[in-house]
Parts: sequence; C-alpha cells; structure tokens
Amino acid sequence: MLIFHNPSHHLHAGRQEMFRGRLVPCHETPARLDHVMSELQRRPMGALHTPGEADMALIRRIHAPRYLDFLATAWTEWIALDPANAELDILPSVWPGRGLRYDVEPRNFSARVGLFSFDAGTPMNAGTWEAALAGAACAIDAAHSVAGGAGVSMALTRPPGHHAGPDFFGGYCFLNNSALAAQALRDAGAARVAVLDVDYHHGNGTQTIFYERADVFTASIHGDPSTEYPFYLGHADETGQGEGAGCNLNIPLPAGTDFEVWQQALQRALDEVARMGAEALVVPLGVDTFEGDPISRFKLRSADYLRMGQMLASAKLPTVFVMEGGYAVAEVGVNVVNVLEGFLG
Ligand code: OKP
Ligand code: ZN
Repeated sequence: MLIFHNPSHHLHAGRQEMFRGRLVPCHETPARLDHVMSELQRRPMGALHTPGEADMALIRRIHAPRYLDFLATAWTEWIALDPANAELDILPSVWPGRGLRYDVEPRNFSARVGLFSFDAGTPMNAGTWEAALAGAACAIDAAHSVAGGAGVSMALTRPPGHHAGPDFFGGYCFLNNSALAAQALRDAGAARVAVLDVDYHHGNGTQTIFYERADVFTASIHGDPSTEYPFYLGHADETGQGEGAGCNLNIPLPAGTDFEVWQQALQRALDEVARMGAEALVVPLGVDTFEGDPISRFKLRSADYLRMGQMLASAKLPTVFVMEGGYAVAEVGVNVVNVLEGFLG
C-alpha cells in the first residue's frame, strides 16, 4: 500500500486546551504520529511518500472561502495584535450562539476565531495552517493513488480532520481530510463513495459536509453523543436530508463497548456500504476506541485492530485510510499498523 505521510505535522503542536475551567496540556501531540512512523519501520506496510502541493480548488469545494482565508491569515493577525502573542496559542472564547448572527463576519479577531469554531479545545499555533494544508494534500494524494488503481492507501497525518466542517474547526481538526479524499475519489470517477468513520468520536464535520448529498454515503460508529464529545450531533435518527435522505448512518454505542459488540456495528455499517453501491471507501481511522485511551471509553484491545482491518478488507473496495484520533500515545503505532496489517492480510 502507498502511505502519504505529512512531513509538516510537527509544525502543529497546540500547547493547551480548555478543560473544566483549566488550561491543560493538549492530548493531540506530534508524538502520536511519530509512534506510527516508528512502528512502520518495524513492520513496513508499503512505500512512504510525501505529498505534493495541496489542490486549493478542491479544498474550496469542501470548505468555505472565508473560512480558508481565516485559517491562512489567523496567525499573522494574532501576532499583529501583540508581538507577545507569539508565545501563546489562539483559542476562542466567544461564539455566535442561538439568536446571534453568523452570516456577518466581524472585523474583531477574537470574534472571528469564535465564528469559525465550536470548542475551546482546538488551539492554533504558528504552523497550524501549513501542517493542516500538507495533511489535506496527503489525503488528496492518497485518494488519487487509489483512483489510479493502487487498491489501498493511507494519509498518515495530523492534525486530524473529521470534526472540521464546511466553515468551522474544532475537536483538534481544521481541514476535513476524509471529506477531501471522498471528493477527490468522486472527481476521479467513482459514482458513489462511502466514508466509514471508526474513530471513537462522531465524525460531525464529515456528516455535515455531505448531509444533503446522495453521492457520498457517510457512516460513523462512535461513543453515544449524549455523554461523549462532540455531544451535539451523532444520534441514530440523523439519516440525511433532501437528496441525501437515507445516506447517513450513525451507530452510537455505550461506554464500555468491547470488540464483540463493536464488530457487530462495523458489520452493519459494511452491509450498508455494500447496499449503497459504493465504488470506493474512505476510512477515517481513529484508534481512540482502544481500552487504554485517556479520553475515550470503549474497550478494544490491540489484537482487535487486526480483525478490524480484515473486516474492512472484506468490503473489497478501493480504500483510503485517513489518520484521525488515538491518544494512548505509546500504543497508537501498534494499533494503527495492526489495522493495516489486518487489511493487507
Ligand atoms: C478528536 B478526534 C477531553 C476533551 C475532548 C475533544 C476531543 C476531540 C477528539 N478532555 N476534546 O475525534 O479523535
Ligand atoms: Zn476521536
């Protein structure tokens, strides 16, 4: 398989996220990806590639131009406010809640940070935009390699992407890498694409991006949003709208779910992918379903990821894996590479 890894990922390294009234160290760290890279040295799964330039025209079809302008200029504006800001991350503290306008873009910088975000846990720093853009390029290039007949590829990148929507960041995500891969596969000729999100958290950004489209089927298996992040989306009754009616599947599962129960959800999602007639598959791959994950509550073990990979391969579809979450840092490498090994058989 071809693996596109983000050579700029370490440029994004948030210092702190807001948690219960305190700023605490970020869970989403560069070390996560370093562990995957070193596990791939121990157990190579295929050739490693760096991505080319990101296709901005494609990115503008998934994300709103004013949101992209904001991301591209945020750091410059932040340090223009006060050079001392260079030592601090950008974090929002005000949002347009119900009854407030989000159609008018304020001039005030903090107001715009809030306009384009939905949580206070997703810091931006000097290299965030460069890292996110290179990650998007990994996803797009991985999709193109599969469209060209590679069979399977992976975008090995951070920051993750599945919480990022058309015009918002949050959940450690800025650009929706999986959505970009799905769109690239569509553009390359796949009549229908499925996105099957196996990260512990609901892929709210991806769901929102494709919610009214029939050409991209979205499915997500995740912790029940009534208790788990991102809380405000991911329920089973969200099935798509308009032309996209029936084209979204959410399978929320309770805290404590182990692989025996989880794999039944995966089988159900795979059956649905087949029923929808998808010609290509994108898998937002988070390994925060692991029993040792510090912010999640499923009970998958490392060996279960081999089985997960085998089950995903049973779809017999051209497949693009896109790296998402996984915060038990030392085990992230083994768990991700287990999925790939299981898939390759
Ligand atoms: C991103 B991905 C826990 C706060 C949770 C957001 C979690 C984002 C997960 N202290 N913050 O889906 O793995
Ligand atoms: Zn997650």
